[in-house]
Amino acid sequence: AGHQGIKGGEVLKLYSELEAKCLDSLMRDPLRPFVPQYYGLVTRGEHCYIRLEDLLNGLRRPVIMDCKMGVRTFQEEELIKAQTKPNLRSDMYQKMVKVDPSAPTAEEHEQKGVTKWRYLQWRDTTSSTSTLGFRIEGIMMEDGTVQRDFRKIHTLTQITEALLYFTRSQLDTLVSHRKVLTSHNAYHSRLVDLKDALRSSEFFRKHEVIGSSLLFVHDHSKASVWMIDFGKTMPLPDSKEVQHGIPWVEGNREDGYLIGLTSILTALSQAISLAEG
Ligand code: 4IP
Ligand code: MN
Repeated sequence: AGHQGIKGGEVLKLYSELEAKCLDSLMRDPLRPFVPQYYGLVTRGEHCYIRLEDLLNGLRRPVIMDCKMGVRTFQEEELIKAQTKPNLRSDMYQKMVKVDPSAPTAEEHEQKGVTKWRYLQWRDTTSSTSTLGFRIEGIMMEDGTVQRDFRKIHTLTQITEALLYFTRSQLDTLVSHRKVLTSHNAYHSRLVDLKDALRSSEFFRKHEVIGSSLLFVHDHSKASVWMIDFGKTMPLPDSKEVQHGIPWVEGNREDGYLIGLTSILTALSQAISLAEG
């Protein structure tokens, strides 16, 4: 969502000040090789857009997986708003009821609305976000079909199964197991490199990373992962830093990004040994 128009190896994404600022700093950070290259802004009609490298450029029938990172997907300010001046969202109430009619409280049913914090928090606790530090948001297979229903995934074993499903086309089309192994290994080593870069990144130390995704992309010949979506990634106040690997409690700004990365690495290792066996 938010992606618009394509022009030779470039995609346009609707401007967000927070995201543009993040991309700007990321271009001067050790994380640069892990994010789409940022080419600045452009205006089309009455809207301003962020110009980004098209990560799918040159790929043939790519398979894509979006993993939303972190132990929560709401900003702390969303919680404060819910506590101080709650704004009820009927659209979010409807989305909630559609999945589980018994999820809203009696009061919420009465109001036919929930706060954004309540909805996002419900999404986090009913998916693997709160426990594993990430969730699979969607997978697009090479024929363009999109699979979005990963709400029931809670354990690492289920994540491992999803990873095997995600790479299964390579199983069908090419010399069986070998190719699956290749993409799993490519993903694994890319994520190990990412972990190193995160460790040395000043950007990462000084930002609360919320609602950002790791985008996994492969086709018949290559596989890679990128960090995307920085619309809710906030710089921390002067001299404050986050560790990214410890639990969140209100006020500590921790996002649990590294908890998620560790979970994904573990699931990938499991997938590798299953595919070998
Ligand atoms: C969506 O819920 C996602 O959480 C969006 O996050 C969020 O956008 C939407 O909030 C919320 O309705 P579902 O995925 O369950 O439909 P993302 O853009 O990262 O996918 P924000 O604005 O938080 O980025 P609203 O307020 O845009 O509706
Ligand atoms: Mn996203």
